[in-house]
Amino acid sequence: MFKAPSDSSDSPGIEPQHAPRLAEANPIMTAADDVIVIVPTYNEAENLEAIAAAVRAHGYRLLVVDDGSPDGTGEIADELVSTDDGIAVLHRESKAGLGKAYAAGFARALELGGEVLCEMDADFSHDPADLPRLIAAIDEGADLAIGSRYVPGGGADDWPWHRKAISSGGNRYASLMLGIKVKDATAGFRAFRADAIRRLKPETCDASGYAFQVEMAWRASEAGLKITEVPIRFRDREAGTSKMSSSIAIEAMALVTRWGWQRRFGRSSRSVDQ
Ligand SMILES: Nc1nc2c(ncn2[C@@H]2O[C@H](COP(=O)(O)OP(=O)(O)OP(=O)(O)O)[C@@H](O)[C@H]2O)c(=O)[nH]1
Ligand SMILES: [Mg+2]
Repeated sequence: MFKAPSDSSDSPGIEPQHAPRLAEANPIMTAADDVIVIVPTYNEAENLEAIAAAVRAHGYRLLVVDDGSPDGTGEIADELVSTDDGIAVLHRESKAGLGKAYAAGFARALELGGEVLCEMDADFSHDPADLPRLIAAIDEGADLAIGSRYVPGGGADDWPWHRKAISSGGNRYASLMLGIKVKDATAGFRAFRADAIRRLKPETCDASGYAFQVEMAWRASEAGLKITEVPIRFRDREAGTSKMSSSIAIEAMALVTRWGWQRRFGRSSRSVDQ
């Protein structure tokens, strides 16, 4: 299990009016140990060991959130935890959706003292080698860094045309309905400053599935947080099977439509401070 978070209350006091603006003059690098990468898993037995090794190679901590995978992913996670202090696992009883898994994962990662909390899939669609670039964007002042397929340099090269169409159509619809300026609001490769997570309260999100990503991007943009999109090349999974289903896509469409109508004709938006 993880070490207890260190107490930062003994940090030296700096007179704000005389001190240089350290964040601008000399960006503070997040220590690797202060980063927790949250990886939700459902039937990822073929991928978990390799993804854990890739995260730990950077020195980042790993939190696996497993929803009672029948293929033994949870047991593999337990083995990893027993040999590495930098790995933790949160076992949940049954498959409750990516959004609920992340909400629970963020709550645990905050308890564990993470300063930068990342989201990453277990299937290598998100390249762990890109994690330092997301964290660098946080160090440079972003509250939320999104690994984006839709900024110059990003892409999803090996996706078939229909996956590309669903993804870009979903992003356009979210931007039209919600006014989100983010180019890749459905992306699931992200880094958040811990304070941003405390403010956005993921545990109060409506979405259980992938719409969670849109809801969090929307909340972040409504809250005026600084969002930086970092280009990434998304790759198709090589091992294991996709959990994407028509019911997940329908939930996303229905929720974005409902939020859009509420935004235009009802409550202006769901305040994150409620
Ligand atoms: N804990 C948990 N993890 C989930 C759930 N659904 C999906 N995941 C995980 O979330 C990540 C993304 O799911 P994928 O099946 O890869 O979905 P996707 O990336 O949109 O689809 P593909 O491109 O087809 O792989 C993977 O690590 C999954 O194991 C869930 O209900 N609970
Ligand atoms: Mg995937």
